[in-house]
Order: sequence, then C-alpha cells, then structure tokens
Amino acid sequence: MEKNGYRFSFGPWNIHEGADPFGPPVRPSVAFADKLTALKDLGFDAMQFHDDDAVPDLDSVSHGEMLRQARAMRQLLADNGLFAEFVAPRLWEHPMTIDGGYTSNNPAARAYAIERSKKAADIGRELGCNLMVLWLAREGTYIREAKDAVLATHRLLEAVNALLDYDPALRIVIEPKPNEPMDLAYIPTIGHALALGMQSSDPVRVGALVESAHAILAGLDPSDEMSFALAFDKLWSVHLNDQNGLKFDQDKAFGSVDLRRAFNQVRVLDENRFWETGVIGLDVKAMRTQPAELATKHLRNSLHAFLRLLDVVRSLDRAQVDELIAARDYEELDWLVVSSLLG
Ligand code: 3MF
Ligand code: MG
Repeated sequence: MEKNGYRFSFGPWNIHEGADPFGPPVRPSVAFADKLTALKDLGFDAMQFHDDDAVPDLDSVSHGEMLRQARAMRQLLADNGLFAEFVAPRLWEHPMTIDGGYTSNNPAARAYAIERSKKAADIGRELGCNLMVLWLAREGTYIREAKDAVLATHRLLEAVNALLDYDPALRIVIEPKPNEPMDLAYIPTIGHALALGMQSSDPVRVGALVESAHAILAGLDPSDEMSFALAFDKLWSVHLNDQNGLKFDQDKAFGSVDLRRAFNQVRVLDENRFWETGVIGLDVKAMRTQPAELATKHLRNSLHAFLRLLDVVRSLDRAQVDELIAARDYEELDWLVVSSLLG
C-alpha cells in the first residue's frame, strides 16, 4: 500500500467492545498485544495512548513502576517498528473528576487533575514522545450556574502553564469538543484552543488537534477548523472520522457520511504538507452490530478512504482549478470536484 509519506495512528480504544449508554458490551475485550498486531497488519505506523493505556491502573502504581512499565511499552513498540504519537491524561473516569478536573470547584480535585497530568507527561517522556493531547472532557457544565466560566478559563490556563513548566520538552495539543459528556464544554472550537494556547506561558509549545466529528458537532466545517490552525502552524494532530449531523459523537469511519467533507480535509492537509510534520490520527468506532472477528474494518476503511481521497486531491488539474477560480466559475469548479469524486 503506497502511503505517499503519510503515517497513520489510532488508539487502543478504537478497537472496542461496542457498549453504548443503552446496552452492554457485545464483543469480548481485545488484549493490547492483539491490538498492536492489528495496528501493524492494517498498515498503521503509530499508537495513540491514554496514560493508562500505557500503564494500566495508573492511580495505584508507584512512580518507579509507572516509569518501568512505560519503558517496557516503548520497547514493545520499537520491537514492532512502531512509535507512540501522543499521550493523553484520562481525566474523566476517576471519582475525583466527576465535576471536571482542572475546572472543578473542589481544590482537591483540581490538584488531582494536575498530578495525574504530570504522570501522563512522565509516561510520554519514557515512551519517547513529547506530545500531550488534552481532551477536556468534563471541563464544562450541565447548567451554566454550576461554575464561574471566567474563573474556569483561568484555571484551564493555569493547568496548561503548570504542565509546560513541569516538563520543558512537553508540547501540548488541545482537542476541542463542544459537548458530550458535558452539556457545554469550555473550549468548544479550535479558536478557543488556540486563544488559550497563545495566552499561555510558552505559546510556541501549545497547538491543537482537530477531530472531524467534534468540529461538525460545533456546526463547523472540519477542513476550515484545520485551516485556521494550519494558518498559525498550530495543527499538530488530527482525529479523522465522520459524523451524521448533530447528535451524539458517532466516530464513524472517515468519509462514511460525507465524502466531499472528507475530501476537503484531505485536501487542506495535503496542500499544507501535513505529512512532513504530522501523523494522520483516526478516532473511529466500529458499529455495535459488527461481529467481533470483523471489528477492525472501520480502521481499514478510514485509512483507505484517506488514501483514495488523496489520489483524487492530487489528480485534480491545478491549472484548471486556478482558471475556474479566476473566472469565478464556481459551478464548473463544483462539477469538477463532484465528477472527480464520482470517479
Ligand atoms: C472523545 C475523544 C477522545 C480523545 C482521546 C484522546 C476517547 O470524543 O475524541 O477519545 O480523542 O481522549 O485525546
Ligand atoms: Mg478524539
């Protein structure tokens, strides 16, 4: 498979048991080693990590044991010709983070969230990757009156600064999402993420991750969200997937809902030479209906959709596109794109 210099990643949570809020798991758990094999077999290059994907039961292991397990993981990846793309602190499952981590009204919970994030930074260092993703899952509210949103913004900034200060090599990408699990999250778009980063103590070390579905849930076009970050050299990671309208976060296979929207994401990434600096991360879920032995096809489909769309992007006649733009003949340009996608 020709990947044209692109590298691809997914996270262990992308091979999952199929539980949803209304029903239990429908597939058995897959061991990490088998996920790693699937990652390789499917033609991927890197694994994405939550801190406790690399070090299970993170809250109950000693510091030394945590470092030891992270080093062993790095070796396992290297033995398989793979690497870690990022580490993300999982701040949404522990009882201390019920009301959020960095923005909790409880100082003990805020302290827990910072300490846990520092552990994620330590794990990243041992894994040989200095990129930390912050998905600010519970940093928001169910009712507006529950938190002071101005104070919450300052607390988010303090958390980012504390992490930048803790590890001078750390680079942070904020992964915005407008809702779910919260009714409203505090950093819902890339604009918010970049504004926060630019106010931080070391703006050159804070960027953004665009997830297609999250942008769509915010009513925005993912390729424009990517472009905004690209304009400031701040797009350091992506979570490609798809989303059928404004409902729960679906994490559908890339391109499975709106091929043209997917095409435009590939187009802006390729026009901005994303392959030189970034990894094409996927964040996709298999349908709950999918039998266990067939539950990696969403990953295959997403990677292949990206590469097929890349062919379409690169086969467009640039001179013709420029001519049509100059003539303001956007109907013809529209048809050029539609007919290219139809093949
Ligand atoms: C939620 C997400 C998250 C993040 C992950 C890495 C569980 O909608 O997208 O996936 O991507 O935590 O930051
Ligand atoms: Mg994601």
